[in-house]
Amino acid sequence: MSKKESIPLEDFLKHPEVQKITSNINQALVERREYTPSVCKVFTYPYTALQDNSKFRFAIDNESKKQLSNIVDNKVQSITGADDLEEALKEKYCKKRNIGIVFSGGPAPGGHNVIAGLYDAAKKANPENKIYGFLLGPDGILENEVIEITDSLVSSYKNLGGFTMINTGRTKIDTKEKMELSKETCKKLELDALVIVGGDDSNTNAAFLAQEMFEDGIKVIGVPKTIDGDIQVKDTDGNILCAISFGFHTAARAFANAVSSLCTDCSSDVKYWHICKVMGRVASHLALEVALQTHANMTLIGEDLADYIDRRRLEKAKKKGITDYSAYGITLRHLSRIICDSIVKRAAVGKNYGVIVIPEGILEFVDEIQIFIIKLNAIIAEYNQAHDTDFHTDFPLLDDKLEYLRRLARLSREDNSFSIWNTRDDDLFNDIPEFFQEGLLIERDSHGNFQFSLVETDKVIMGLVKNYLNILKEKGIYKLGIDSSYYRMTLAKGGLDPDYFGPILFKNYNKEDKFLLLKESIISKKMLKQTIVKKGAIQKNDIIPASVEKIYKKSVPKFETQVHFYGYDGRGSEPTRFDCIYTYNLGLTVFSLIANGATGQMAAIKNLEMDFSNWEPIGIPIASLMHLEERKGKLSLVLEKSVVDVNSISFRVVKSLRDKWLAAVPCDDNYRRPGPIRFAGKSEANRPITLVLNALAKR
Ligand code: FBP
Repeated sequence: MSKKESIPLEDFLKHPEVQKITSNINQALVERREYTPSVCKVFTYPYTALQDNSKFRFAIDNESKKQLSNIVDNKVQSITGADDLEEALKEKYCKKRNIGIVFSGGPAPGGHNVIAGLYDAAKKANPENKIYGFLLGPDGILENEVIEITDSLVSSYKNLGGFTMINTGRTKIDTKEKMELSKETCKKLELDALVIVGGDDSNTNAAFLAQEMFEDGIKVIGVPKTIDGDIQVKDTDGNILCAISFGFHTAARAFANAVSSLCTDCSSDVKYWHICKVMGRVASHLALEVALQTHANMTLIGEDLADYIDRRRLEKAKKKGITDYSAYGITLRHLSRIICDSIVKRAAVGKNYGVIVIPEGILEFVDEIQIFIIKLNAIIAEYNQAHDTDFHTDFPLLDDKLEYLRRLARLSREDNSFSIWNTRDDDLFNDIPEFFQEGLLIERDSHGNFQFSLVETDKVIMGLVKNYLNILKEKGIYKLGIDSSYYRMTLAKGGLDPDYFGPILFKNYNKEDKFLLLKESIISKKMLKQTIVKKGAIQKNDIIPASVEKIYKKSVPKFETQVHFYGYDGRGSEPTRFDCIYTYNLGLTVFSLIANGATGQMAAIKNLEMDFSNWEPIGIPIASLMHLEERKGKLSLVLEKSVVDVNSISFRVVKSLRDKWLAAVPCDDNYRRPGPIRFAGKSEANRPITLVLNALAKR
């Protein structure tokens, strides 16, 4: 043993270089903490004011008028900067305030900067202002679990991902009791305002809390958070008020980097299809952005599939003088065929590899599955309500659940008025694989939502794809194209004339094609021999020439997949500069709204799709964004989710480039390399490509 190796470990660990290299604080962290996000011009003034902006109009749901009467007349509010204010206004703006903030739902990169922005603005207005962070999400409000946000907390977490400072939770404040508990906590803490950083359901909560605490003068402001990108707000005239929720850009960039690496890997060892499921509970915004960032070979967009029309089936029915309504919308079988078609096309040009991006919520857009989800949601909710218990506790095993469904089907046979689960539903349900049955029956989240992230969507779809590819293989349709020069070289090496064997073996030999496709009838060694014997190339008792057999073997594709799930990793990623700046300004916006007396508003930044110099902080009336939706088996007033608009320019661009990115032609793939999220330097994209495209189209 050398002298150096014998240094006692304790001494080694004390060495400054070792301490530095093993410390939690690395250069990347230091740079993030030191970074100061730019602020919108209005926030450079000592004060801000609000201006009602009546030019933005909404079609307000009647239920919203009834249930949210205190805040339903709110208007979009623009924030303006002021060098000075009238004395009374100044006093109001700068009065000492206690403000509570809570994270609600899944984490999204940038949340800490909302707190930082709010904290900085509050302290600037009055150093005695206090910001409280509720711990572990809305439970912190219900149980009055809170910490005071301090300078040191803010500087430790600024520009960092996750919600680690105060954590988050998925509890919904959806009962009278929980509403009362929330009010009690706010009063005990003498809060002037409560800030709810969350998705559609959490902003729904914010609206109801604003309504409920209106009389007490406690303001409630929502902040649009979710990596899913499904909080997007337009008014009835199509003016974009909130182009995207925060966290979306970071998650999409993180997913895109991983997907892009797979594009590089698969086009290097040319043997795998990578199946990448990406998060986004329902909407496919993340998948769309990943497509634009990476140019992966295939990206499924749920909203597009919902629009699918099987024209062949429609035509067939038309000839019989009928309309086949089942031709509208996609089924799992159709979907697997579309995927297979692309795989077969790429194989024909020698590419038996590629990358498929599948949004986690895709099943929501597949007709038969959507019906199952809706029916099962209602059955579970009804059971829980009728028995005042929990369906999953009462029926812990899959067999128990299936037996319960069977009982319902029996009931439907005996009683015609009972139609939620009939024999046909039961038969169809029993036809699907067990893991998928379990998936469809999993516990709903606390909002009654189906938990798509827990279902092996990719396994369901790829199972069907594999089956159908086998059928296509047996039919001789799924074959690997053989490079013509490789064919010539191989046969010449074997002492055979390629031009003699070419027309016997291939269906496109005389064409100029770079890739040669073996005839469909040659699906086995036996058929190969029969073919060449029939053409007189060899005698019945001869063996197949080795070089010909080699070519045959090369043409038989193996469909090998690697499955990946991108979700929690991107959700926990360090925020992009876009998200850092966006969220810090959201925090500043929140304070401006509160200090100017707003409630029931969602803080937002208008013109996010444009250059930063155009960004405009605003308040959006949440009550105007609500509509009735089925939840836990009944209609509830909730904030409307925004799904991918198939008429948007970003979707149309992806659609028109699909064939190019599939690259089922004898040339290189068209992958794009977005690279990892870069915090320093100039090379990081400024904002999501989806937003840039939509903005360019508006010019
Ligand atoms: P939010 O809507 O609360 O932001 O959460 C979004 C999300 O990340 C989805 O993309 C995903 O389906 C879901 O959360 C996963 O939930 P969980 O964290 O409970 O597994």
